[in-house]
Amino acid sequence: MNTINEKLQPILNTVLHRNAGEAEFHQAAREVLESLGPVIAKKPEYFDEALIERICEPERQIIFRVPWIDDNNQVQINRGFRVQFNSALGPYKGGIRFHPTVNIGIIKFLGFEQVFKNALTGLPIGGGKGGSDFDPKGKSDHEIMRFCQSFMTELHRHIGEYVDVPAGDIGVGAREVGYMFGMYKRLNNRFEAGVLTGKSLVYGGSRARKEATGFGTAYFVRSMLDVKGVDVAGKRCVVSGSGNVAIYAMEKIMSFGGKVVACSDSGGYVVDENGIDLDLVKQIKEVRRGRISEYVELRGDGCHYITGGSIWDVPCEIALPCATQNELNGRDAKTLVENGVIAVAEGANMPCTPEAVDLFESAKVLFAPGKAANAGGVATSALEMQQNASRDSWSFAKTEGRLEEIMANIHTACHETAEEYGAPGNYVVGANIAGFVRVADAMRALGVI
Ligand code: NDP
Ligand code: 2IT
Repeated sequence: MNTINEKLQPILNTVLHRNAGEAEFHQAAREVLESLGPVIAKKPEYFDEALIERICEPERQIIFRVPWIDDNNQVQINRGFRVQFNSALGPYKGGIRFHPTVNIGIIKFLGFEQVFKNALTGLPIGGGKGGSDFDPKGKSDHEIMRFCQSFMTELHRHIGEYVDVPAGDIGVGAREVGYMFGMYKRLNNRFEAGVLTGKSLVYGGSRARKEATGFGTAYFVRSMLDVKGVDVAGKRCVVSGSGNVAIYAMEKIMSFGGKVVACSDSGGYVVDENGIDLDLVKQIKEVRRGRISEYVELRGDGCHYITGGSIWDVPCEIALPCATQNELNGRDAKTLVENGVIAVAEGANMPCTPEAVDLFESAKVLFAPGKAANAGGVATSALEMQQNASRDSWSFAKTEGRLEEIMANIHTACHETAEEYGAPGNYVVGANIAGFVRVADAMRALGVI
């Protein structure tokens, strides 16, 4: 386990006490505070206890009832959340997650991570996150629409182009953003394009936003390997999940010449030694909204499906966890290291447990934390906001070009910051310190608010 600077321990104790029972938020806060020791040692002006305490306390937490009527005319009740964590750098910005596991602790951990991630992009966006314990699986299109409309009936009074700009996350893609945008527009009687991102291209979305998170993760992996003089081409790669992030991480890794041999969903994983057929995965997931188990029936020979199990048992050189938090534990990390993994990048938010991260660090495996590796999604959301504000629409090439540049800058910032603070090659320390310094500088400039 990493140790925490003794001056920061009381702040962590307060966070644990004030947010009792919120295990994921504790995990995220502990990781950031553990990284800050070298900053307060080297630059004592950053040891401002009250400022660090404020960084760990959301500016606003909203919890609301979401009633809706299902296709059997039954009233259903879910809980909605929006945690507006920090607006020192710009309007709150971050996705909305629909998944039965959502609770306030999960949204708080995601919002906290978002603050530092958004700071790393260098763009003017604060951090927030929202969601609901609504389970979209098996729901009809009408049920999804009614749920989104009810959710927005409450959320609309808390968001706005200059206030808080939600987007997608697990269970929320362009369809759900569209239903939410439609309801927001109706309730406010204004076409405020910049209030949500991840919109469809037909009414104000940005080209390359759908691809951005996964593409960005692959760019980050390429940058880490570049430093070591290693090429992505020819490397075996395993990607967990088969949703938005996983699909486009696979696409970019393949375009770099990497060979993706496995992907998954919450039911199990497929292994295809001929290389995953991405068009088929898109057909199953983006068009049919089906299960990854269908891949084997449709693809035929040369592949197999494992129900449950751990996708990390599949040997690979590059591992990209792109599903959900804590999906890769110490046992998985040990297996990956034994099988010769050289790089791990978190496409998802906090998919590796602290034990797994420690094992990667001690085995000298290149490890990219989510707040750096998956920042391409929110960065391109900020580019969508720029296009909306200027009533413009950029080409795919221009937008992807900006994304590539932003990811390269994030990689450089993490790499150089880690070196500056005596932890060369440690991207966790680099990302946390670089993100923290940007937020802390802005908060100090704004005074105690
Ligand atoms: P999607 O809903 O598109 O896909 C999620 C994928 O992960 C699905 O394959 C899903 O399987 C699987 N999954 C979700 N929950 C679990 C679980 N509890 N156990 C096992 N598998 C699970 O979401 P995204 O691709 O958008 O998000 C994936 C991750 O990336 C999340 O951590 C998200 O926070 C993060 N992220 C997303 C960004 C974005 O722009 N969308 C940006 C940055 C980070 P199943 O369908 O069976 O549930
Ligand atoms: O975790 C994330 O960065 C996202 N789900 C994307 C947030 C956004 O505002 O695009």
